[in-house]
Amino acid sequence: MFKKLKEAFKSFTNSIISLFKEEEEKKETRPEKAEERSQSQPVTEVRVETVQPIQVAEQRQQAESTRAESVGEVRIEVKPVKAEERAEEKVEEKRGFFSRLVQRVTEAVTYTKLSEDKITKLCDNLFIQLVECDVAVEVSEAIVESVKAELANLKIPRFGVDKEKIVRECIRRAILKVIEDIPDVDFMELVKKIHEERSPVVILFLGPNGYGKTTTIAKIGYLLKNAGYSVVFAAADTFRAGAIEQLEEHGRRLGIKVVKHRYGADPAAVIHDAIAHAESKGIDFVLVDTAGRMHTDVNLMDELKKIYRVAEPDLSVFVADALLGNEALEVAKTYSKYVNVDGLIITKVDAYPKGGSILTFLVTLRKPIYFLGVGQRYEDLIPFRKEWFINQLLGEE
Ligand SMILES: Nc1nc2c(ncn2[C@@H]2O[C@H](COP(=O)(O)OP(=O)(O)OP(=O)(O)O)[C@@H](O)[C@H]2O)c(=O)[nH]1
Ligand SMILES: [Mg+2]
Repeated sequence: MFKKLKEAFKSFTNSIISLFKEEEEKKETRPEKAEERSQSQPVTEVRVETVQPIQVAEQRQQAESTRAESVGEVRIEVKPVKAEERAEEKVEEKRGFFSRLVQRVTEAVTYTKLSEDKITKLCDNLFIQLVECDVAVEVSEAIVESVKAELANLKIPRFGVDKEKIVRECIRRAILKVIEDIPDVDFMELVKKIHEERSPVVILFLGPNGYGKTTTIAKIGYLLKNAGYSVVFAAADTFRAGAIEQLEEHGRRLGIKVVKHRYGADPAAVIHDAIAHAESKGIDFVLVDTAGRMHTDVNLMDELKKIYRVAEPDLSVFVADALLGNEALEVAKTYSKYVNVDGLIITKVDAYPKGGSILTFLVTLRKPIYFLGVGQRYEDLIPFRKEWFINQLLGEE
C-alpha cells in the first residue's frame, strides 16, 4: 500500500540523514587543520607599541635623535619567530592545546543543525515527489512548509542516538500538524454509540458510478453482522441496470435482507420502506445503496437532496475512489454542497501505489476517513487512523 508515497518519504528521510552526517564530518575536519598549521609553520609576529607621554620623556633623555617625540606615536616592528623559540609562550601554547581539546570534546557532544538553504533544497524535492504521488499542490505545500519548520528547529546529538528515528519523528510531527484538527473516528464505536440512542441506525452511501459504493455497503454489512447486529439493505439505486441484482447477490451471500422496488421507482420510497421494515422487525441498521451520479448532473444532485431529506441518515458516507485522485476530490467537494457528508471511505487503495489522494482527501475535506477499501473480499476494509497512516508512510508497521 502507498508504495510510491512511502518511497518518497523514505528517500527524503535518507537525504536528511546524509546531510546531517555531512555536516558532522565537516565539523570533525575543521579543528584538526588549524592545529596542524600551528605546529608546523613559523609564526610571523606583528608587535605594536604605543609610546606613552611618560616614555617619550625618558626616551628624549636617552637619545636626543629619537623620532618618537610626538605624543601617541606608533612603532611597528615586524620579525619572524619560530614557535619553538618562544620559551615563555610554551605554557600558553599548552593551555591553548587543552582549551582546543576541551572545545573539541564539547563539540563532539553538542548537536548538529542544518542550514536553511539546504533544508529548502531538499524540501523542494519532497514537494515534487508528493505532487507526483497525487498529493494536491496546496496540500503538498502545506506538508512541505510544516516539514521545513520542524527541520529548522531540529538539532541532532552527534553520538548515542538513532538519527533515522529522530528524523522520522520530526517528519511525523510535521505531517500530524497539518492534519491535527481532523478527528480520528472509530466507525464501529461511533455506530455503537448512535445505536444505543436509537434504532434503526440509517447509513447513506454516496458517490459517482463505479467508486465502490455497493461493494463497500456489503463490507460494512459483513462487519456489522459479525459484531452481532441485524442489518437490512435498501436498494435505492433504481437507475443502473443490474444494480438491484448486485445488491441482492451480496445480501444472499451475507444473509442480509434487501428491500427493493422495481427499476425506475422513486429511490426515496425504497428508503422509506426499508426504514419501516427495520422498525417493524427491530433491525439495528439500514444501509442505503444510492445510484452513482456525477456532481455536475444538477437534476440527479437535486434528487440526492430529496433522498437525504427522506432518509434523515444518522451517518452519510462519501465513497471515494483513490485511483481518481484529484478528480474524486472535486466530486466530494460538490457533494458536500448538496448534502451533509460526515465521513469518507476510500476504496481501491490496494490497486493504488501512489497513495497521495488519501492525504489530499483528508487535508482538503477535513472529514474523518472511516475505512480504506483494500480489495474485493468482504474482509478487505481497514479502519483508518491518522497515526497508523503516518506510520505506514514512514515505513513503520
Ligand atoms: N481492488 C478493489 N476493487 C474494489 C474495491 N472496492 C470496490 N471495488 C471494485 O470496484 C468496482 C465498482 O464497485 P461497485 O461497488 O459496483 O461501485 P458502485 O459505486 O456501486 O458503482 P455504481 O453502482 O455503478 O454506482 C467493482 O468491480 C468492485 O469490485 C476495493 O477496495 N479494491
Ligand atoms: Mg452500486
